[in-house]
Amino acid sequence: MQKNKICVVGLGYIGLPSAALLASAGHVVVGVDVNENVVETINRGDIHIVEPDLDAFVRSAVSAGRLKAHTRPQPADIFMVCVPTPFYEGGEIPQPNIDYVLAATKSIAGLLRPGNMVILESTSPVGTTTRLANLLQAEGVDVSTIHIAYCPERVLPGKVMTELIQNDRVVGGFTPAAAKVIADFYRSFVSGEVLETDAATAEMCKLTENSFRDVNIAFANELSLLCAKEGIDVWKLIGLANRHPRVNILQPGPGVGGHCIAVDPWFIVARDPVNARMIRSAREVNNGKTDWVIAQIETAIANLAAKSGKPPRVACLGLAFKPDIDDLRESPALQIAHALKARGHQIIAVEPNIETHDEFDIVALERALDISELAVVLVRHRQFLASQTKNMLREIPILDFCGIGA
Ligand code: SAJ
Repeated sequence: MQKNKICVVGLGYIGLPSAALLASAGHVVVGVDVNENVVETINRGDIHIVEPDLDAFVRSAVSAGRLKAHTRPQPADIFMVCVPTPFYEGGEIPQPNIDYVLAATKSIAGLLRPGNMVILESTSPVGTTTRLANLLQAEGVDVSTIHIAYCPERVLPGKVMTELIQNDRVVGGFTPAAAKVIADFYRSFVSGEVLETDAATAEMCKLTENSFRDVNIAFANELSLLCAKEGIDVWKLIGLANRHPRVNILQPGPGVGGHCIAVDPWFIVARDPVNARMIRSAREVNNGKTDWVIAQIETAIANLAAKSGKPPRVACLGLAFKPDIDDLRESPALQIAHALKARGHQIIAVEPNIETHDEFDIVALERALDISELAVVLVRHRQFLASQTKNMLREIPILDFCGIGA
């Protein structure tokens, strides 16, 4: 394999694993991040994010001299842009914010030479690759002499190091020639299939994947509301319905968290609100589920308080945004615990995957159940599925929003 010098701009959840992986494949990698602490941490061989196996990859890449972090981009053969694309808060429809992509593009413009590749990996609204190319042209780069493509990451947090290699990849070229050259680069380190298309299709493909999941989770969450009213166990219902050969319903929960599935569908809705009706509605159903859970818990608290004459302590089981990880970003469970605490309820927080938290004292599961009068299950962590836990949970009233008893 030809060894290249690669400049990865943005050393977050995608950029750092990609940089470390490319370095381990023998390339010389320059990682770029505006945050000096991040740069220093990586240059010590440490990491600032939590992802299984990433620490070992970074440590060995840095000690072999193949990965070095900087605060500014350096000359390279291949530039990968892996910066965040959040949305602007407020407004009825959240609007995508591609400022970091544009800033990263500007920062590499002066370094580009004929034959270089520029790859955008950040989840982006349709049209962003063209804007990137136009910006480079405006900055004096003759874009006909370089290769530009959009290649979305699609790795699952918690499995990033394996999925970066094994997943199939979609490469959307700004031109068909760019698609080919950049797809060949991915083929050099990806064992999955690398599929070539145009940039707009690849941009829409990434948004489609996460919107598909959001819509399917919304279906499960909507079912959970209908079933609660009918007195039907939604998990048993889904288990039965899924025995149909062409039905595969996902799991209801307290809402959709993380920084991808709860965000990306808005990039579609913002661009075409008239036609993106179901995608928008799914977002609203999933966000609404979190409010519904809070209301259910408050009703149970009021009932218990009326019975016993004093407000119950509430053990919140799980704070993470999904099972068996320690990532609390955009977590519905955390949002629920926080909202209940803000409304004056006594919250006992249980999160087996973290030791400390700024807002909550983290209490061990057994002790939390000992000192609480109500338990609410907010994340389907494996520790909560153990039969011993289920026995303990029989001792106090429980609201199970994750189907641990199913
Ligand atoms: N969730 C449910 N019910 C389910 C499945 C998930 O409520 O049946 C909830 C989870 O608890 C969590 C949220 O959805 O709060 C998102 O979790 P997830 O596991 O579905 O997805 P992420 O955000 O960890 O990663 C997704 C993945 N996309 C798809 O599966 C289509 C991943 O492949 C993407 O790379 C990632 O988004 C991303 O970076 O875009």
